[in-house]
Formats: sequence, C-alpha cells, structure tokens
Amino acid sequence: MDDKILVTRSSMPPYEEYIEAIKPLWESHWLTNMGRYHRELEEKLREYMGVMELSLMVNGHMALELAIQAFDFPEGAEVITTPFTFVSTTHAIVRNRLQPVFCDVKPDDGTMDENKIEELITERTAAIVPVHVYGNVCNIEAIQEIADKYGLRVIYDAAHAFGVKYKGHGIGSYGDASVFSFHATKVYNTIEGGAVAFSEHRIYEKLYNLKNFGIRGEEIVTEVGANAKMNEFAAIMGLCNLNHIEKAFANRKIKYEYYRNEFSYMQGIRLFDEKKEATRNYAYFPILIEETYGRTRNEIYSFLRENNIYARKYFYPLTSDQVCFKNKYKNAELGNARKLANEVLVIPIYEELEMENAHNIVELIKKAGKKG
Ligand code: T4K
Repeated sequence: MDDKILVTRSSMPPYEEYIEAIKPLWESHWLTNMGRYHRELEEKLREYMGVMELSLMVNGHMALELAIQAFDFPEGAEVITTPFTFVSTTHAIVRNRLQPVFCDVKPDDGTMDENKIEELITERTAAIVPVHVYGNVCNIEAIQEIADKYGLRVIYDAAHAFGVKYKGHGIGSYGDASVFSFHATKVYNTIEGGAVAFSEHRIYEKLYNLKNFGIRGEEIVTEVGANAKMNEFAAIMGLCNLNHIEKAFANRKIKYEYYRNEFSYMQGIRLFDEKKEATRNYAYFPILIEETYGRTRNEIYSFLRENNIYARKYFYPLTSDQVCFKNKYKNAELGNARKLANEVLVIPIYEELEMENAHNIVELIKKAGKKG
C-alpha cells in the first residue's frame, strides 16, 4: 500500500451541504455564544441520543471538566476512576483539584472492574468516573448500586459511546452525567466539540453558566467558569453530520463485522466481549495481541507502520503511569489494566476505509504472526 492508512479519518458531510448551511452566518454575523445553531443542535441531539438534558461544549475534555465542576465536590475529594483511558479523563479530575484513585479494569471489556470499587472507597470519596472505553458499556447497574450505597455521584466518560444504547435507552441517560466527545476523530464530529448529558434540570443552568465564564448577567459573575462554548460553525457541522449518521454507522459496521469474523478465530489474538443488551457504534476496533501470537504488540505495531498502516496503542501507557501522574496518587493493583495496555492495538476503521485496505490489514497482521 502506497498511501498512509491512519487509524481514523474524519467523516464529513458533502461540501455543498455545509457551505449552504453556513451561509446565514454571513447575514447574522452571530458566530458563537449560544447562537441559533447551538440551540438547534442541542435540541436535535437531545432527541437523537435519548437523553433528558444536554449541554453542548467546545470539546469533550472541557465537557468532562465542567461536568465534574458542576457537582461542587469539596477540594481534595477522591474520585475513583480508570487508568485505561485517554489522559483527558485523569486531567479533568486533577484540574478540578480532586484526587484520582485508580481502579483496575476487567480483561473482557476494558471497563472499570465493579468488584474492585468498594475496597477503594474512603470517607473522602465523592464520585466515580468510569469510562465506556471504545463504546464498551460499563456495568452500569453494579456501579449505580455502589454509588447509591455510599452516596457517590457517577459521571461517565462516554467520549467513545455516541449513539450507543443500553437496554433500549441512550447511554447518556445513566448515572448523574455522561460526557461525549465530538472531536474530528470520533464516530460523530462537530470538528471539535462535546456534550454533557444528564437528567437533573438544574445542572443545565449550572453548565450554561460555567461554559460562559460563570456570567449570570452583564454585571454579575457568580462562579469561576471557563470559556467552553461551541461556536456556530461547529454546531452547523454537527447538524450536517447528523443528517448522515445512520450511513456512517452502517458503513463502519461492514468493516467492523469483517474484522470481527477474521480475528475471532485467530490464535493468540483476542477481542473484547460485546454486551448483548448494548448496541455498537463501531467507533474503534481494538485487538489484543497475546503472548501466544508469537509476535508482541509492539512488533506488530512497527510491522504495520513499515507497511504504511498507522494503528495506534490506545491506551498505552496507562494514565497513572504518565509523567504528570506517576507515583502521585493512590494506586490499587492495576494488573489487568497494565496487561491490556501492553496488548492492545487499535486498527484503522472509518467510513471511507476501502474493504481492500481492511483486507490488507488483516493479511499483514496474519503475516506478522507467522514470522514467529
Ligand atoms: N475521554 C476520552 C476517553 C477520550 O478518548 C477523549 C478523546 C476525551 C475524553 C477528550 O475528548 P476531546 O476533548 O478530544 O473532544 C485523539 C483525539 O484527539 C481525542 O479526541 C481522542 N480522545 C483520542 C483517543 O484520540 P490523538 O492524539 O491520537 O489524535 P491524532 O491527532 O493523532 O489523530 C488520530 C488520527 O485521526 C490521525 O492519525 C488521523 C485522524 N484525524 C485526525 C485529525 C486531528 C483526522 O482524520 N482528522 C483530523 O482532523 O488523540
């Protein structure tokens, strides 16, 4: 293959559709600060995602930071979270002056191990921040039961889970809040963007203010907010991409199912389990390269690169091992998370990925294994 195949490639609406859609901005000159398209997209997404309330944000990270801030946890409180995630999850906790407490994950789907949460709870614990990693749904019932027992908030990092339904309900309708990313690399994008979904109406107002500097009126600022507003160009991109979302899922599904069939029977390669009650959004295709494969994950990663395939080690290293966090916080035993981080390789999947290229990727991985 001559051209680079990257791990993903942004989905975009037809050029003419977007250009036509942004024309009114040249008449109104209203470009940001909760404009018409911001409101329209909030409304449409609320409906599409099957959630009670939704607040759009400039990106997924700020959505997470402000979702955590909205619950007013006392400074220094502990938040139980997972280290097997993008660094944003941990940053959002620490930037709120809270202490992350890393909980191990389950080998079968990479989500927080609900059986290891209770042993990490202390009188300082305020919340649980689990991640629906790759769109794999956490054990929502067990986590909620623990949260109810100890009076904790649950804020899901659902950055990967746009469009996922669990037991017939939008994934954002669980917990106290769920945070989504609409970054260019995501299954649904607004270029940069994100949202917080929740049920309690008072949180809407809280987030509305927090994303706009805490401004309550022309001369009143009541909270230390940020600037996390989605602008109108981004909101229009979101409206256009929403018109094509079903096609995007269907398109990815073909590649996803092809990969799943091919890798299901490959000795030494393991796939994450899929929950029956959850739908998929085909956002990522992670494979786990186990010792028996004959070649390590890093060897396969390099071999693919030599052949112009840019798979990614999402998520290695664990966030708890990153320079900015290492040895600073309480770590439980993270054996499963560490093993997954050493074995995982996310291979290219996106709307425009040609089947021929998907086939070549599978063949290259098979070939690399045989070298052993
Ligand atoms: N929580 C979790 C669990 C997350 O995974 C993320 C983000 C967040 C929170 C925070 O949400 P945001 O604030 O980002 O909305 C990428 C993304 O930047 C990041 O959004 C994502 N997770 C993370 C898993 O992946 P990088 O550093 O790997 O991106 P980059 O620039 O290497 O791009 C990856 C590939 O995507 C490129 O090889 C090609 C393709 N691409 C990239 C860009 C920027 C496109 O096709 N178009 C583009 O515009 O972090």
